[in-house]
Amino acid sequence: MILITGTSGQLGSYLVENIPNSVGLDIRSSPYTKIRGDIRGDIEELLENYEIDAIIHAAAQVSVVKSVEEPKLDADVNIMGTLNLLEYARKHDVEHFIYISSAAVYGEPKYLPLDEKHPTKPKSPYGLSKLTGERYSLLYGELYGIKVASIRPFNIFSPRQDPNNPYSGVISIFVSRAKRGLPLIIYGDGTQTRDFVSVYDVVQLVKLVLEKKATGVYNCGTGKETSIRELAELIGKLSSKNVEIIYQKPREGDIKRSYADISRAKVLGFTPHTDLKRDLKNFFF
Ligand code: UD2
Repeated sequence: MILITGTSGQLGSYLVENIPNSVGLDIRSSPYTKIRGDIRGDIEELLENYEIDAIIHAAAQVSVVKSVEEPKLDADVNIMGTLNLLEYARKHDVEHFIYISSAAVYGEPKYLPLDEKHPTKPKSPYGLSKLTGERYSLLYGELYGIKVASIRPFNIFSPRQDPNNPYSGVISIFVSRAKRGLPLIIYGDGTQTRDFVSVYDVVQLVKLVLEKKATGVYNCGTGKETSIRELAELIGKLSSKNVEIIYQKPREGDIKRSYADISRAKVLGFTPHTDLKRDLKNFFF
C-alpha cells in the first residue's frame, strides 16, 4: 500500500486519484482522504491497519506569505511533520519515500534555467522549511537505506486550488477575481516570472519516480517562463470581461525569475504536456 499525505490539498488529491493501491492521509477531511490525522501526531496509531511500502509526502504548509507571517507554524508542519513520517518509515522499513519539495528551495536564481545543482539559498521561511524537510529525507535515505527521492515542483496549477483561500496561488486568485470582474492585483511590476506546471504533469513525474523506484532530486516544471503581467493579461482575455490590472508593492520573500531545467526528469521519461493558454481555458473557462 502507498501512503499519500496531504490529500485535501491540490497535488495530494490528484495523486490519490491517479495512483492505484494508495491511501490518503490528511488533517482535513476531503473526498480523497481516508485517514484523518496530523502528520505531527501518532503515525503508528493512524496506520495500525496498514502495511505501507512507499510514502509520497505531499502534506505541507504551502504558502510563502503565510510562512512569513507564521514561521513557527510553517517550520512545525514542514520540518517536524516530515521528520515524524521519516521516523515511521525507518521503524517500519518503508522501501521508498518520495518527498514533495519545492522550487522555492533555490531562492533568487544565480543562473537560469534552474537545475538541481543550483545552490539552495531560500528567500522565505517556506523555502527554508521545505529545504530542511528535503535534507532530512535525503539523510534518512543515506543513514537507513530507504530509497529517497525529492521532487521540486515549480508553480503547480489545477482547478482544485481553493480560490477562497487568501494564501492560494496566483492563477486561482486571478481566475476567481477575473470571473467576478474584479481588478487583478500584481505585486511588484509584473516582470517576475514563474514556470507554471499543470498538476497532471506533476502526477506524471511522481508516477515515474514511483514506478522506477528512483532516488535523488528532480525538478518538475515545463522549462518555460511566463511573467505575472502576461498571466494577468491572458486571464483577463479568457474571462472576456474588461478586467483592470493594478500594481502594488512587491511581496516579502518573493523571487524575481524562476523556471526549470528538467533534463533529469526527462531521463526518467518525463514529457510535460502543459500548455498554459489551453489548460487555463479548459480548467477554468
Ligand atoms: C508557489 C507555491 C509554493 C512553491 C512555489 C515554487 C502556492 C500558494 N505557492 O509560490 O508552494 O511551491 O510556487 O515555485 O501555490 N502574485 C501577484 N498577485 C496575486 C498573487 C500572486 O502578483 O494576487 C505574484 C506573487 O507576488 C509572485 C507570483 O505571483 O511573484 C506567484 O505567486 P504565488 O503565490 O502563486 O506562488 P509562489 O511562486 O510564491
